[in-house]
Amino acid sequence: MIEKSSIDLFKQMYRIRAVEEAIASHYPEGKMRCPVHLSIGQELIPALFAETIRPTDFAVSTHRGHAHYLAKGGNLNAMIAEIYGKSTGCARGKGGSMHLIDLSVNFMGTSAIVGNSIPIGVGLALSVQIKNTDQISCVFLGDGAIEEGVFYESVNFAAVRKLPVLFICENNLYSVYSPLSVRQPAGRSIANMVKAMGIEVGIADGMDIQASKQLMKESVDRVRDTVMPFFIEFSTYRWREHCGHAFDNDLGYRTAQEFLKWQTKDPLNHLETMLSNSSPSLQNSVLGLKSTIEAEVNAAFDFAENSPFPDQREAYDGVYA
Ligand SMILES: Cc1ncc(C[n+]2csc(CCOP(=O)(O)OP(=O)(O)O)c2C)c(N)n1
Ligand SMILES: [Mg+2]
Repeated sequence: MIEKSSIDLFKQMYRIRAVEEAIASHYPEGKMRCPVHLSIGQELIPALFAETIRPTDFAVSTHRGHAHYLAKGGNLNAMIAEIYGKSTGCARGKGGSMHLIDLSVNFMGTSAIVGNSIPIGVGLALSVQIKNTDQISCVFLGDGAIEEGVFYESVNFAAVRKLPVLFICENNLYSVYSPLSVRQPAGRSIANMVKAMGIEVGIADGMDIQASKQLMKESVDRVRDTVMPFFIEFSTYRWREHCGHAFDNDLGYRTAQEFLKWQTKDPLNHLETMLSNSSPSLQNSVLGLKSTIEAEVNAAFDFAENSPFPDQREAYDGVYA
């Protein structure tokens, strides 16, 4: 029997991908005047996060943050409007794709500066400790952000102060066009290096649904129960170019074989095939879910298109002032 949880996971993953595929297809129209960093291919991790995290918990993310914002429950209309630079956007149209925020669901921000949101997430965990609540703070980061000095300061502070922070590293093997092999010594495991700094770590294949699900759940529970920092690393892969809507396999920094190897493992595709082959009624449910999500996504783009640009007089007003 197919568990309801498989359908729920499919829904989360499909929604995130549908939003980003729509961004990619509308991008050449030239109406989104900010850079976009798509995480198509990496959806399993945010989808599992969505299932596991509480609305009261905090999260921060990076330049590649659409999926994390949506997974935390961020408003879709406000995200698309933000990317269109409209006044109805989540940062009133002033921030664009790399400055997503939705305080109503404790999604506390994303940043264009690599590593910049890490100490903010740690600071949020410090606020939890001071207020003595049962929240946790989650920091999404890429493998490239591990190479920023602020990462070490932040992990050290979290370890020394015993803060309830979960570092979630999406290791997609690249920082822009540089593979790990030209950035870090051969054989180094990011998770093992972090462990040596004095916090516990976990690692999972971010294409493996069961392994990733278990790690996500256990680590969220663990941070909440032990009130200690924890670091988890998922291996994953982005399909599109580093920044923009297109593919960039022609640039030569990664091979077609490598790309295809990861694409073949796509957990969303496997889940859809598994559900669709299970029974005709489940196949219909999948089709129904997909069309409901596509209608929601189309409505968000209509909302963004039909929203006004910010008034010029607002240019220097604070977003949350
Ligand atoms: C401090 C800083 N240095 C460099 C950049 C340019 N830059 C933007 S994204 C990026 C790659 C980051 O790689 P990673 O953390 O692995 O995230 P990914 O893009 O792979 O999701 C770099 C170097 C930046 N924005 N900020
Ligand atoms: Mg990376």
